Amino acid sequence: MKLYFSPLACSMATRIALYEAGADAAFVRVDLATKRADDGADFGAVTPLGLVPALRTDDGELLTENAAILQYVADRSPQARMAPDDAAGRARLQQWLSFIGTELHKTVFSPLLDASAPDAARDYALKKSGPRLDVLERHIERHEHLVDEFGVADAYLVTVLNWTAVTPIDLTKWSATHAYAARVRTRPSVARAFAEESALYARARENARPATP
Ligand SMILES: N[C@@H](CCC(=O)N[C@@H](CS)C(=O)NCC(=O)O)C(=O)O
Repeated sequence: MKLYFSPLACSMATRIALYEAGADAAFVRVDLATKRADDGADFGAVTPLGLVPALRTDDGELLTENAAILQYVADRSPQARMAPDDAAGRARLQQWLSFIGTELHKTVFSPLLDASAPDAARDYALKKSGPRLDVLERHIERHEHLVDEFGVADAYLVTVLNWTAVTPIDLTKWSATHAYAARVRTRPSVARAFAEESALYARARENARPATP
């Protein structure tokens, strides 16, 4: 398998899942600004919107979309128990993956993180953030993980919550969610992914820094 990723982007959820599964995978960094991949590929030709994650499977298929890729990785390694296999459990997982992908990632964080977003879009996203984090908080107050035990939805959520650090959202106002994020980050697969991708992120920023006059 080959994962196209960008440091600390949503693709980190798949890295966490791959580590959790102990799966063999190659990681190919994509420069999201130029759409160039480190393996020389034109990422816009790999996948038309040029969005990470994209996963090339061992059968040569290309998968896109966090929810699909995360469930694929979980289902390939059932021993890691990252996705329930009963109908009700799977529906709960789908519910949280959809919530994270649409209500948090795209509604709240995409406008807040996109430097080209107009101020009105940012204001809109901030207004939407409170009720959505409230929903999450009420669930997390009563559950250690999103679904039964640590799984791919937690990998996606901890990745997305990390972005609050560079937005005006103060996560400490949601104390259970804040504690959840800190707790999940100590899990070895998650800690390893954060350490590796934070280093790559810092190096990329260093290289992009203009020379001091
Ligand atoms: N619907 C996609 C969204 C993926 C997405 O938004 N990826 C971001 C990084 S977190 C990206 O590649 N952004 C680059 C861009 O917008 O050009 C999914 O769920 O996988």
